[in-house]
Amino acid sequence: MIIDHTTAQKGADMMIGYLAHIPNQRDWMLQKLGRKRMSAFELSNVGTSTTLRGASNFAIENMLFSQSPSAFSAAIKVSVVTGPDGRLALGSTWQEGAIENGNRDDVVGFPRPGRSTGDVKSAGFTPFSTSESLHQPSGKPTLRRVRRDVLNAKEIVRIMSEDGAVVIEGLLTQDQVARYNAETEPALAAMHPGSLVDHEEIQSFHGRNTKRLCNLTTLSKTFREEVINSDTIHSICDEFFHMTGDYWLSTAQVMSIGPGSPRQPLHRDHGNWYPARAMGPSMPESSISFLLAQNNTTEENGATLAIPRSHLWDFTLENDNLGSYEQCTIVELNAGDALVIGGKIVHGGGANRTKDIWRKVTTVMFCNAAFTQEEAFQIVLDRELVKKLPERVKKVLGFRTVYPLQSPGLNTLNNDDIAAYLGW
Ligand SMILES: O=C(O)CCC(=O)C(=O)O
Repeated sequence: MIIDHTTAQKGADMMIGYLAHIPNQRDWMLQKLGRKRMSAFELSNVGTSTTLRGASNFAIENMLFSQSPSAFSAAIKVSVVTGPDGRLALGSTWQEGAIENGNRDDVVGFPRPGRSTGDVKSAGFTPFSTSESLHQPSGKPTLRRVRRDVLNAKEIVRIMSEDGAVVIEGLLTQDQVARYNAETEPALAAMHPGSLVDHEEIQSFHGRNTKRLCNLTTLSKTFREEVINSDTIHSICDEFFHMTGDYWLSTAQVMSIGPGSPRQPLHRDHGNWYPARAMGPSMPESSISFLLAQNNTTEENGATLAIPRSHLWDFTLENDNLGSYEQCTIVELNAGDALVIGGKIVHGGGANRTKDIWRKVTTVMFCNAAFTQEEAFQIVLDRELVKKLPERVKKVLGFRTVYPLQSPGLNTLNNDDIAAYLGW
């Protein structure tokens, strides 16, 4: 009620506004010292910081907010901010002597769900965050959904920084889906399911009754001219990798999960590149994948499973901290929708419990260009085909020099742009 009443005033009748009417502010303040305060707490919440980047040589991960203690307004100032890592930090400040018996934990009176984020040596400053509850969420948060026609790349990336993923409805039109499916179907039909790698764990990761079809640039005109040349996809990638420089395509594969398939082991996509895992959650995102639904995906036929906000969890090379299937949300999609995931979110393909439906999703994964592409595009692709593609498509396929953060250039010859060697 107090909040409703105060916000309804729209800034009018605020205490601070009356200060101008006090003839001698110094005397007025001095006579307040030592007297009973009007209130015990004052709460200032500056909201969520959407800042994911700064200059090229720093990045903001988490935030603390504090105010100087007050001599005569509320005894305790509580300052709230949520940083780009999604952690809510509470800071409280008070003057020495303003609180009896000095047990600051009791005084602040908030539950202390997480560890302290720092040791700030100002009188009575007690920062803490809800990080523990974010590390292992007990509920089942879902992912947000955005329509392609109202999407804004900044907003998408902001949501991803909070949740680790987002769904874009209608990223591909029905016409694009139909053409793309028709172009890839013959190769998919001719393919045997299962992994070609002789390794138990990799076989279960690839799926024993899953078909994984690559070389989509060669197979599909729609893929090479529209999907990896999509303004929407590039605007999101530009925003997503803004802080770390150029990106390129890591791999693109149809993942067709066959009837009777069990759930895929949960994983993070950045597992390809061990430095990303070794650096833990503070590592900037190294990949973004657009999981494009080629048919409707359902809980029954193997819709992708994902744990929202698991990109904020701690993980190390030794302990991947992948959570459990129970924590997953089931991300059902209509054909043409995309589940967009960063490299740190825990996810996996769902079980296909149908008798005869193949669940078809194409993952289009881009990675920071400091990392090796998963798919050997430069070796496999016919240069005559690539030559005719738009400039940005040539680049993401690996036929241009790339500039990840602070690099003088990778994929070069004699320190020159590889385009000079190719002559196109
Ligand atoms: O099939 C899916 O829904 C997800 C597959 C996946 O994450 C992968 O294979 O990397």
